[in-house]
Amino acid sequence: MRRKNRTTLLSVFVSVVLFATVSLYVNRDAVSGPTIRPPTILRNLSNTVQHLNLAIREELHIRSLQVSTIRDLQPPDSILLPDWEVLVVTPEIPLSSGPGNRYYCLFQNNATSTANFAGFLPFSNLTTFKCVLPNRVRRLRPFVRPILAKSPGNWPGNESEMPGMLRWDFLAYESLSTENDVILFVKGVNNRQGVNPSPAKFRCVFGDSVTNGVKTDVFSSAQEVFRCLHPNKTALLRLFPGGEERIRVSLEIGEEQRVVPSVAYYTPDKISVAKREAKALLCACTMGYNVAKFLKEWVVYHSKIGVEKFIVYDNGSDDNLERVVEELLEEYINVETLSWPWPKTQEAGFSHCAIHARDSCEWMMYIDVDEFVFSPSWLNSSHPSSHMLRSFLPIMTPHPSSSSSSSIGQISIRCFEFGPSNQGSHPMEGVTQGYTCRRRVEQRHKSLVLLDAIDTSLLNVIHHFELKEGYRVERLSKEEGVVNHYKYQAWSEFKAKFRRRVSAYVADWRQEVNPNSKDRTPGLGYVPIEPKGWAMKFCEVNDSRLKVATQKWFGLDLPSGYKMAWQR
Ligand SMILES: *[C@@H]1O[C@H](CO)[C@@H](O)[C@H](O)[C@H]1NC(C)=O
Ligand SMILES: *[C@@H]1O[C@H](CO)[C@@H](O)[C@H](O)[C@H]1NC(C)=O
Ligand SMILES: *[C@@H]1O[C@H](CO)[C@@H](O)[C@H](O)[C@H]1NC(C)=O
Ligand SMILES: *[C@@H]1O[C@H](CO)[C@@H](O)[C@H](O)[C@H]1NC(C)=O
Ligand SMILES: *[C@@H]1O[C@H](CO)[C@@H](O)[C@H](O)[C@H]1NC(C)=O
Ligand SMILES: *[C@@H]1O[C@H](CO)[C@@H](O)[C@H](O)[C@H]1NC(C)=O
Ligand SMILES: *[C@@H]1O[C@H](CO)[C@@H](O)[C@H](O)[C@H]1NC(C)=O
Ligand SMILES: CC(=O)N[C@H]1CO[C@H](CO)[C@@H](O)[C@@H]1O
Repeated sequence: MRRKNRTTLLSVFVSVVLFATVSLYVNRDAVSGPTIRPPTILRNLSNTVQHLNLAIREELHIRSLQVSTIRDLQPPDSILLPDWEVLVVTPEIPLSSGPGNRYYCLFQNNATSTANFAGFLPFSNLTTFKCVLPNRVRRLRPFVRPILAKSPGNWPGNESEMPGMLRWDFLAYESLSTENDVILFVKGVNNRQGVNPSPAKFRCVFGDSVTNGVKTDVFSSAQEVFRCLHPNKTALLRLFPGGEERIRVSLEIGEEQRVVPSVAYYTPDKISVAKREAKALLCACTMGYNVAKFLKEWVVYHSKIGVEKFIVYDNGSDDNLERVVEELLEEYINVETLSWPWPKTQEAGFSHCAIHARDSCEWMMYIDVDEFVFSPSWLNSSHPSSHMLRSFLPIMTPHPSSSSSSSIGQISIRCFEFGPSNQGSHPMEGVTQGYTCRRRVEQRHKSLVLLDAIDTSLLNVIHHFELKEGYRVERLSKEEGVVNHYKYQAWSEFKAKFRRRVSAYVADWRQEVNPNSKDRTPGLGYVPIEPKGWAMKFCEVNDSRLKVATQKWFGLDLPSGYKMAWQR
């Protein structure tokens, strides 16, 4: 044990030296500009490391050095998220999972925590890892970036040479490209729902700094979504003669003359919208954390009534999502997952989905995995049918300019909120079977949106999008269609979601910032302690309609007993 540690230490030391040498070498050759003086190497390296990374790796390869130990020393971009979580964004290719194949975050003071693989970012395909900021370094300022290592070792760096962590509340975190524009997702510039400043105040910057980047005009700015023009390729190639795979893209705020820190990237000629599949008429998009347990029922049900493709934005789950998705794929149900580790970004995720799915889906249903759409008029059918949901859609959607009247661009469906219905734990047969008691009055509504009808701003509030001129919203009557929202589940389930649910809407879930919000649970305080009479709460109406219909549609009499199609 002792001996192993010493070897690690030695190789770390050797690598520091080699790494510094190599990066200096690469710096001089790969980028024009001032030569970097040795003491600032590490600090400056982090700024340039992303686009130098490939070059460095190539160099290292040529020199056949021990890449793995050297990589350990690069301080990748890391973002301090709420609850002391650190998201590390790196080009590192994750090791196959298995015993011994682990990563660690090394912090100053020799504090270490394990780093768990947290998915590939949608556009840049950079790898993310999550680690927790150890207690010991929480009181230190500034927060210094951890080093990603393959063994739990001691801090090899000089902390005053290390760059600080990025702040989550002021960050360009994601981007994607269409043939006409670049869409940039930025936290901390516009507010969530209110009036947004004019796009003229901003510019997109492609490259590493204001002085060393190609800028383009922003033509739309709303919430966290900024749309700008593609950069001039000639100018970009002059700056990055290697035709870099990833060029950092960010937002310049004109008035303040500053550029938002960024982990978003641009790749010339790469369009993120998938054009391969034929367009599906109806898809569903959802965002969730640890929803694997509920996903199968939700997907199987909706796929049988007309949803052709499912897009799941996974915001940092650590459950068995991957396996459940594999099982669904084996049943030939089209499910795609995207990793979306960003907290409090539901609207932005929905905007992202609208662009991401633009060329593969005509209509998009935006609902959560605890929501099930149905129409009372289907209940007498002996089988589910893909025509069911399609019957909500207008027969034809002519372009609005071709007629004087507007076309339907969005269909709004009311939600009924179900209570715990006397369940003490997650019902094995599924939520549609277990929860049958609800509040009388419907709350909120969910929507089906024609993606081509969505306004350029991609603005959306609580599952509803702003539409282009010429399109209108149609509201379904309760007889035509409703959503069963299994919102207040058995206490064991509700408790698990409590903190995240509350923290999605208030700054700090323990604070009574917004006590009258509809997102608050009536009668529930700010601590996850089971309220008295929870099991029968919200039970104003017995509504077993979907339970009865789904029993008929999905109930299986197997030798092993009666089961629903989604039970395993
Ligand atoms: C970290 O560990 C190294 C090697 O064991 C030791 O020399 C150094 O003093 C430690 N630093 C701190 C802050 O504990
Ligand atoms: C993303 O990166 C991983 C690991 O390097 C690779 O296996 C995967 O194919 C990449 N995906 C895309 C879409 O490039
Ligand atoms: C760390 O870096 C600072 C600033 O460059 C320097 O003054 C200091 O001596 C370094 N400390 C060690 C232990 O090398
Ligand atoms: C792109 O940039 C180059 C070099 O700066 C310039 O000569 C050219 O006119 C620009 N093209 C466009 C379309 O703006
Ligand atoms: C996860 O998704 C929910 C919406 O379902 C959102 O409110 C929340 O902020 C997201 N992020 C995290 C880290 O939970
Ligand atoms: C379903 O069938 C029942 C009994 O045959 C009938 O009373 C009811 O009106 C039907 N409902 C619908 C929506 O067709
Ligand atoms: C719902 O049905 C159950 C069982 O039949 C009954 O005990 C309960 O009182 C009913 N609740 C309402 C609100 O009708
Ligand atoms: C962020 C940072 O530390 N930048 C430094 C990079 O190196 C130049 C030249 O040595 C410094 O002037 C910058 O401050």
